[in-house]
Amino acid sequence: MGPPGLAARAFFRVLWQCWTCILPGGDDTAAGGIRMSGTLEPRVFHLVLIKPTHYDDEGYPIQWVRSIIPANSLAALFGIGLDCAERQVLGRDVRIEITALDETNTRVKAAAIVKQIRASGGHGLVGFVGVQSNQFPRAMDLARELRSHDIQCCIGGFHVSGCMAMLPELTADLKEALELGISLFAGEAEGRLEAVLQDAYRRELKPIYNFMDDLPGLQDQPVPYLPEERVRRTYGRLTSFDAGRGCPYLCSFCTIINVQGRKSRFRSADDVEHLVRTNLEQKVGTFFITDDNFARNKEWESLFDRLIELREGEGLPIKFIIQVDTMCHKIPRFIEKARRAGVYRVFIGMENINPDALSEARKGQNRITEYRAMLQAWQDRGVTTYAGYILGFPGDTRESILRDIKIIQRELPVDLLELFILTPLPGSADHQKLYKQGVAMDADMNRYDLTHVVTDHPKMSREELFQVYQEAWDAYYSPAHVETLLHRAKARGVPPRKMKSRVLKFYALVRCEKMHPLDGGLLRRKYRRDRRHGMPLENPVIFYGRFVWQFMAKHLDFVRLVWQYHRICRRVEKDTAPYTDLALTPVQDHDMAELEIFTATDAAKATYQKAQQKKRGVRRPLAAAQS
Ligand code: B12
Ligand code: SF4
Repeated sequence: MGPPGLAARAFFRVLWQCWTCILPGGDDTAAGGIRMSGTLEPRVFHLVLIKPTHYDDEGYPIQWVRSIIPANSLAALFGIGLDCAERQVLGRDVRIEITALDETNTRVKAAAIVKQIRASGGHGLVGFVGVQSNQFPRAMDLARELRSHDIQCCIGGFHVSGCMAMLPELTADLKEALELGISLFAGEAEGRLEAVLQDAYRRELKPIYNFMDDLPGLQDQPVPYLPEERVRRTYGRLTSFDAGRGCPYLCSFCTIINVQGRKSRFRSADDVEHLVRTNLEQKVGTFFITDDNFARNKEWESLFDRLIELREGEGLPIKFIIQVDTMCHKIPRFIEKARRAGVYRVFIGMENINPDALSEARKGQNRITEYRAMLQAWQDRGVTTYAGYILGFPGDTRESILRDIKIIQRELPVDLLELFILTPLPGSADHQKLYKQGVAMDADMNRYDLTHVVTDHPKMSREELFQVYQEAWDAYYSPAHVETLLHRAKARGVPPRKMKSRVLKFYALVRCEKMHPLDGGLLRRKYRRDRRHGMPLENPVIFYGRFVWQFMAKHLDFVRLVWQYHRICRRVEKDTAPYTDLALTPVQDHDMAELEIFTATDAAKATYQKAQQKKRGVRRPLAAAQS
């Protein structure tokens, strides 16, 4: 069967799967999820862990049949919960039963949770885990319903921790949570969850648990773990763990340094080996290491060495995705060992190519003069590069953004570019500054997902910024550039088909689903009755009619994209001429001065000159330096 036939078959299979999942009763989850328990004692305490999603612009939770990446916060809490259950922290006669639900791939029904907890005499706690600012409204809606049935609830994660770390008072949404009797947990749960469970068991939950001033060490702590039944709900049977927390840098848009600190805290190689082996027992061998900056994990080398031993010594089938900064190639042996350890994808915090924007964001560690060498170093070892890129810095205009996208396409060998709108996330220095200055920011936290504009920009209207954000996606993934990406992949020995599938999976979410890839998944689910609190329930005819229409329209568009990429791929495969271009050309001094990345702005020119002077060892004369 030819590609159009295959595409048609796939389309109808998808249509059927999606339809079955929106039919009443067609859902598979209720309060199910995965349950694990400690001993077999009679009394049961339910710990229900929910990683909430957030709402789309129509007010429906963003959910998928398969989500793209598992929730590491859920894995972390599940691991800590299991440890509490095994240690019988509620007494020998109480069995802790843990249910883990990831709302991005599982429908959560509050009524079923109420029934489950009531069936065991009301002993239970619902923990909303890893709740980001954009997920706080959804967590509140579920918690509101649970509280109306007197179920104990506790919310933890970056929104609570970030606000408590950076703001002088509780925000209105945190106050509302307290008024509803929802407990708030700021800080990290390692070594602390057991006290929360004991309070919940006695029905004496405190309104606020605040451990922000006392971040725990990660060695010998329970490791993140999700049972296979959960992992299966992500595509690619991918699981995750954090090998460390904290980052030494000072980026002003970053929340991580204010929540997890700037000191590197890390897990031991023994702990990482243990979690790798445990996952392999359930046939899961692909891991996303969620450290924001694995290159600054003080133990990176001993961790890589252990993974190399497992891969090369024992032949274990393991591979990894990591996140790093743009100077990682300067760390001796880092990239070489990453490859040997099984790293096959790397997320790089490139953020911008304009030195003015980088220095405004206190991201001075990013040197645009190093970008090309760093990207080539990864690609030479066959690792696919994903670069994060932020739009909406104060100096940005529509023209400068689109110009910079073109420069990246031509001069930097990035495979996949991930775009974000600069957002003052609660917990960041940027948010704190605007908050204290009383600058207007959207009150609706659901919009703080880095794809909405939540505050004014000095040079563009909010609408303009949002529009150029969308244009930038389409510009980078234009058919011509996709062809270049496939040529570049082929030139370094990666089959064009493989690269085509990576680009397709990524960009199709943006173009067809209108969703950020990190928020995406396979086959969108939508439930009429799960609409956001305060928004009216829609008439079934309107709801289902629109659902079917949207489904057909986006999947037809997807088929068009598949066909377009298929033709591009065939062309690249057939082309036998050797391929090279500017981005693939090794970094040499003589061509650097001509690159637009170093000439587009005055700041870029100055940065290039400075780097050249440094290279040549030219120093300002002492007298001039002192003046
Ligand atoms: C991996 C990751 C993802 C993954 C998985 C999500 C997850 N949380 O597991 C994916 C790729 C899906 C993702 C997507 C997004 N992410 Co993200 N992500 C991360 C990252 C890098 C690591 C998360 C993690 O595993 N941390 C380690 C865990 C253990 O820490 P934790 O979640 O804080 O949990 C601890 C404590 O908070 C506490 N705790 C947490 N919950 C609870 C609950 C209870 C009851 C208790 C007692 C304790 C407790 O105990 C835990 C263990 O110590 C973080 C940055 C970071 N360093 O955390 C960003 C981060 C959480 N993401 C962020 C954002 C903005 C997003 C996106 C909106 C961006 C986008 N458009 O791509 C999307 C949203 C979609 C989604 N479905 O989540 C922001 C959130 C900031 C904020 N104030 O909201 C962060 C902080 C990064 C940043 N840019 O600042 N993300
Ligand atoms: S490098 Fe990344 S994790 Fe570190 S401070 Fe900057 S944005 Fe945050």
